[in-house]
Amino acid sequence: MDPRELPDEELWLQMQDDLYDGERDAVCAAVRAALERGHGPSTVLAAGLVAGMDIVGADFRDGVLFVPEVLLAANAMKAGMEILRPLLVETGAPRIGTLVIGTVKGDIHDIGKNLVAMMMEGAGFEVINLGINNDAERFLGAVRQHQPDIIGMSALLTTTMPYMKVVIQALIDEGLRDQVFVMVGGAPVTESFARQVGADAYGRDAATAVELARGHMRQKLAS
Ligand code: B1M
Repeated sequence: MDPRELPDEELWLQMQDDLYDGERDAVCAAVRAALERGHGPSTVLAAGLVAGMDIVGADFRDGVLFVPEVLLAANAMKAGMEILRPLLVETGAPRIGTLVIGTVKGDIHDIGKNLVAMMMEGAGFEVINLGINNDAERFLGAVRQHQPDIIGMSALLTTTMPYMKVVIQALIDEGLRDQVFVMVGGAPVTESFARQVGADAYGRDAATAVELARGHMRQKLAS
């Protein structure tokens, strides 16, 4: 079925189904169809791609889907995100700060982290994206090299989220902690966990992360 012929509600469902099935080309066609009819990139993300990945996550948890299928779904999602990328990134917002962001050691999940990175770029941040599986040395090296205003850590596994504390402790040990605002996020991370590990902020989702980062820059400039 040509996605351009579907009414909105069915288009979102089709996009979610195609993502679930790892049908990369079909996901891209549906994303383009949604944009062509005037939906904004954030709507396409929320109603189509993220909603589809939520279903994948639930079935992965319940043992209906396994790693190979989830990988295909992730690749389809990434392809859809690449179409949205220029729309999210090139807003012409003036440069307001620098962000170093990465997924922590032991963790290879990067979709949410990349989404945060894209939206931060769109909000005017220069973003240094360290990718996945970053140890403390790599975060520290990036802080020394780029002197960012903010360092963002993402974790999707309950077994890797404690590593955020290791990075924060390393920042303290190296006398760098006061120079950077530390933001953490990822599905298992919570506000109270963020406080517990000594982070400055917890981003529930990409939009919240952007708001918190903007708020920090306003405060920093005012002080
Ligand atoms: Co994985 N996985 N996975 N996985 N995977 C989860 C996380 C899991 C919850 C699935 C489940 O069981 N329901 C589960 C973790 C359970 C737990 O820890 N308690 C799990 C598991 C177990 C695993 C493996 C161990 C499976 C295995 O091998 N047996 C393995 C681990 C590999 C490793 O990292 N060492 C594994 C592997 C994989 C794939 C490679 C197949 C693939 C990742 C592909 C990729 O990322 N390139 C994958 C996927 C896709 C998922 C699920 C299904 C989807 C994650 C995702 O991309 N969501 C996930 C299920 C789930 O999360 N419910 C699951 C969409 C994305 C937009 O959301 O990443 O949450 P999210 O990001 C959000 C917010 O969290 C927030 O903003 C984003 C946008 O709004 N956010 C931040 C994220 N980072 C932020 C940083 C911030 C601020 C906000 O500030 C810095």
